[in-house]
Amino acid sequence: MDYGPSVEDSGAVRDWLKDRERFGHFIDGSFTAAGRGFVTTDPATGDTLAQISQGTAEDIAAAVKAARKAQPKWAGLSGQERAQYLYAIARTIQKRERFLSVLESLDNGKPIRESRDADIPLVVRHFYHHAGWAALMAEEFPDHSAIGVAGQIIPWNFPLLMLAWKIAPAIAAGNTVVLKPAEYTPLTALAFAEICQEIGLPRGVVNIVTGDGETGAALVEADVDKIAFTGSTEVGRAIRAATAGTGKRLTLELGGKSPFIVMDDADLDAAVEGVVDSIWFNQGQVCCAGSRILVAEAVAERFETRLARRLERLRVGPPLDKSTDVGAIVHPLQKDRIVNLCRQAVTAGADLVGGQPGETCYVAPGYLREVSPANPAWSEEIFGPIATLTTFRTADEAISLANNTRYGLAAMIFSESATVATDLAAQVKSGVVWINGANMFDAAAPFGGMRESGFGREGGRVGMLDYMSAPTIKDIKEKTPK
Ligand code: TXE
Repeated sequence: MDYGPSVEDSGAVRDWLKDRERFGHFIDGSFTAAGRGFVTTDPATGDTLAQISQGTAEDIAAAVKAARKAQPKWAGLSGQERAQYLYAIARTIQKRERFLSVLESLDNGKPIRESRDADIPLVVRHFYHHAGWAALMAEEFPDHSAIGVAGQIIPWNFPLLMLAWKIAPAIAAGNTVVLKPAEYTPLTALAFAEICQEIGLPRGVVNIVTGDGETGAALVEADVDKIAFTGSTEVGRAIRAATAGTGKRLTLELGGKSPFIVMDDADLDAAVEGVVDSIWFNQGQVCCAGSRILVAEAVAERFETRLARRLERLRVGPPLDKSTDVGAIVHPLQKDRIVNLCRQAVTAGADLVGGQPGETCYVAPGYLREVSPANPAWSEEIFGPIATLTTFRTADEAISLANNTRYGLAAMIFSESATVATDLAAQVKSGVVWINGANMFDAAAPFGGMRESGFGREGGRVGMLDYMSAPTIKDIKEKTPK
């Protein structure tokens, strides 16, 4: 039986990296010569994977110019014609599934089982789904037109998936894009650029400029019609300030501190698996991770016994090993942040179960008990495989704890009663609520937050509308009485 890619399959990826070594930007359909920049590393070993160019304001301007030039012709194609390109992208990614999952795991540190079973299949699904929207444009959005050029800035936790969430709806609707991947994980975006070349996507429709926050800030300042950003709340706030008064459209998908509520009638085994999928998936580096477990006091002891047992069975190990459940944190700075927040909480009296730092970028999964809502571990994103665990007595108390946060991205509710679950769901302030499950994504389901988790939606019909304008055009002749 073939269980998919593993260490043995990394040969093709290593050859690909060796052939290239230094990457330039992808502008107007071709790669620029590599410039000064930085290295991207394998967080599990610390080994250098490739040299990446730091995009300057001039690089951004060149990319925006190419996108601007290509846009009218791209928008002028029929939706059916654009759909063919999206289908070709989806099919090619599907063919390269093994290659791309290994590349993603090497650059990011996530377990190969996750990149193979979650990230890359969801990327494929996203392009297929949006190919469908492109084909339906004339029927579904007859009064809408593309916005123009979209500047897109993405994080490192789901590198290729976040690229798909940004690029697929944008180009389906007739926009062209300049995308900046995160500096920790630029490789799959560069592999994607090669796929755009291979399928013959018209020049300038997709442009990719690598670099850090300075490159991102230059993109925000550039002559684009929209900025779509996923990342930290702090940077989101700066981007909102920078775009205020400019007329640029903006969508922000920011941080979260999502509640994971276990009611006293919950299926406790399902709830424990929910925790695994929610906060220990992708080393907890998930914007909608259920990072605050709230459990009914009546079942807390039984739930915790099962949770601790399940925790012991999770395997922390090399990302490319097929049996690994928890891989490496993306970067040493992120690891330090996780370790510091845990230390701070323990100093303040919390009890850390598991959660010990290991070699290089490894941090074992775990959870913190007895964390006061005044502690940063309760209020700030740890963005690591560590949840807080708090008990409650009544449903009202659960809701008040759940909403005691500046964020509002997701919530998870475990209860065997549909009435209880939907009643609670209506009271939680969050953009997404999952009942008896966690991290259930689909290209057709809009995703996004409220409060300091941002605004705008990605996915489905609503996500498409965020990449379109709807001018009111009245045909006077038709309305004039004869
Ligand atoms: O994020 P940044 P960081 C949260 C999470 C994490 C923390 C810090 O809590 O621990 O943020 O991560 C680009 N103008 N999330 O520092 O800096 C940057 O180059 C324009 C949650 O890595 O927000 C990268 O491409 N762009 C989040 C992207 O923004 C700028 C996922 C995200 O990086 C910029 C990631 C600027 N001034 C982190 N500064 C989620 N919502 O999923 C940086 N960037």
